[in-house]
Amino acid sequence: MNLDLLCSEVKDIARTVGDYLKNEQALLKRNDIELKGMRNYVTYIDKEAEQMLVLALQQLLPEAGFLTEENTVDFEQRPYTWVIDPLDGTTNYVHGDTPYSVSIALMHNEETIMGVVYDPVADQMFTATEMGKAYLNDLPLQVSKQAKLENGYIGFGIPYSLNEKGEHILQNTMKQFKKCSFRIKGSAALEISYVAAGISDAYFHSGLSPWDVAAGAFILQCAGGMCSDFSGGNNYIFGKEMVASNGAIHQEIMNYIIQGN
Ligand code: 2AM
Ligand code: CA
Repeated sequence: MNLDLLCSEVKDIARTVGDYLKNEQALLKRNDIELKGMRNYVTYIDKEAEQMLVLALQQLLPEAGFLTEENTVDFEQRPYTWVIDPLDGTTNYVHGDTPYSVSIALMHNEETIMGVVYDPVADQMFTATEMGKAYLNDLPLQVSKQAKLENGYIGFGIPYSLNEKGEHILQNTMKQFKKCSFRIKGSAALEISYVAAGISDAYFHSGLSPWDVAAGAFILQCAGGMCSDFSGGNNYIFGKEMVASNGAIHQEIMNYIIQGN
């Protein structure tokens, strides 16, 4: 399998679906969404976008199965699996805001082998096919060198249902407010990609699903960054907890924010 060739075709698909989302968002702003109800409208767009992705990716690699947010296709255990989120950043999207993205990962058994995350508004295409081969559009990605929390530029997200552990992490985060700059941007796939690009130094979030993180995590690792779950282990794709970082700042995030008292 020529992954670079496959990736360039996946980029075209991500661009087509991203442009669809962008056009629909412009209509969404003009329409009276109350007519249909916001939820229904977004569900409709999510599903349309997902079906576009599934059809195109099926043609590209007929033997692969799918793990998707909208469940428009049933999951089947196969050697190759596309793990896709047609619209990551839904809350931003329905408010006419940005960023939002299309997120596509290809897994071979347990391993991710390709990641593509596309922001159609900023026209930013993050991709990776192997270690050292991670790009933003055509520029190679490199993580930041920030080694301390102090002066760090750090993204995070708050789960829709916050448990005790989540509240604790939020309190720890607040204790660091004077030391570093925190941002909540609302698209996990992009926020992890920003760490890969050296835009931010780290990102953490719980309550996430595989399609939110699989592509971004692979892009980050190929750019030389690091991912872990909240215990420091490797269960960050299916385990619903993720710390993504440039590597250098990882331990401080774990010590002071994720596991700190
Ligand atoms: P979505 O837009 O597809 O729902 C926002 O915090 C980011 O986290 C988005 O990427 C959002 O994806 C994702 N997310 C997924 N599950 C979440 C949850 N339970 N709580 C908060 N954010 C969640
Ligand atoms: Ca998502």
